[in-house]
Amino acid sequence: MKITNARVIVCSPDRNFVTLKIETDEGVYGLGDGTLNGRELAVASYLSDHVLPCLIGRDAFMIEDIWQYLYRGAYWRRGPVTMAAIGAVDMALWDIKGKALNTPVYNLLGGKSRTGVMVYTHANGRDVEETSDEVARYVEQGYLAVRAQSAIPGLASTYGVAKSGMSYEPAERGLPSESEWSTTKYLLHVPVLFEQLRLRFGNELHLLHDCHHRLTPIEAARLGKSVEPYSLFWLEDPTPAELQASLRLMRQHTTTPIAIGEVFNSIWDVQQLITEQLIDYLRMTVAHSGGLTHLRRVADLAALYQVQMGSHGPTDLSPVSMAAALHFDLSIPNFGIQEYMHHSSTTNEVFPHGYSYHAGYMHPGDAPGLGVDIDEKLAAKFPYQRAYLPVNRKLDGTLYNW
Ligand code: CS2
Ligand code: MG
Repeated sequence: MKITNARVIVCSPDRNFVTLKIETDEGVYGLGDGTLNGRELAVASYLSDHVLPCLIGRDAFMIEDIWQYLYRGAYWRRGPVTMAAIGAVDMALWDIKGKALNTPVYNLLGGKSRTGVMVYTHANGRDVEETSDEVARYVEQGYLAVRAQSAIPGLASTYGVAKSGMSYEPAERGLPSESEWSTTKYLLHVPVLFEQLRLRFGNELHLLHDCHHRLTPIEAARLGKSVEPYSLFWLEDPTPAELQASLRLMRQHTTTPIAIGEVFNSIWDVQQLITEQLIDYLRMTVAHSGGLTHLRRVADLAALYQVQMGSHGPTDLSPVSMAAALHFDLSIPNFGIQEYMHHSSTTNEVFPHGYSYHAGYMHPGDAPGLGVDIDEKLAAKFPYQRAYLPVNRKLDGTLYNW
């Protein structure tokens, strides 16, 4: 089965998405997601200008060889743009193979290891009470796990918290806005939030929290200790982990489980975190990590060290990514939990899909391939709009935080 055509579709149904469509001589096509929040056009150009011309005429079934060709052949390795572009190609090829063999992608990955994929969703609020009410709303919908974030008293804006009455979306259209940060205020507030949540919801509900890389290692250690009584499922990105060894310090001080990895894209970025057992959950995602071919390799390494996978699943990855993540999660042995933020109804219309949610679990569906399509006519009605993630400053204006 030869690749005859490949093109990038950039659209913005409420937010920007970069979708790759690969077509074959047998009429089967596959979709991949190459969205990199705030840097979307860099991946679109990497694909259109540098990768796609090299794909035409290749055998679409040679997924491993094409992966190695794109990774090693480029000479320049790793990095979010490169790995998102390779990820998009890889995803589309697995989609094609599933459709051609008339089976869902999870079957190509070894088959189901479980009946469903436990997901967590996001509860955000302007204060503890509002966050707590949001958690209650999700508990009513059957969620077994909820990530709780609240605005910090005394700060004008907090990253990761929705504007009043809106669902949380990390990027904003136009040039980057700036949000405020105070570690002192944050460290005082978070234990209060979780104390209240445990009092209201008891001990069985899985509660998660995301620090968005804001703390130094010793501050992260202190936070981990102070929330120990509330037994979090995980504390995410407590400290930036480019310096992987910095997690040793936190590990020595707390038993709160740690999840890291959403900004990393290759096995080498997380090797020490895994092999020294410095984390409990790895958050690398299919889209940004060179696709299913590479993420499976990462998951296998993680399994040797009892690290479970907890894929990033924000709205800034398209439904194509969500589907790929669910096929992956359903099949691997060391799956932990999957993030699930809800796409807007316009996004869902542009990307019709077969995955579904029921009582705390998701399932990718049994359609051949990934089970997601793109309505190109509708997508064309929503052209790209420049958007960025906000930039974070301390109260004295400093950008450097660690
Ligand atoms: C967040 C993301 O989902 C998460 O855990 O950290 O919302 C993240 O901020 C965005 O994906 C950045 O693009
Ligand atoms: Mg996060």
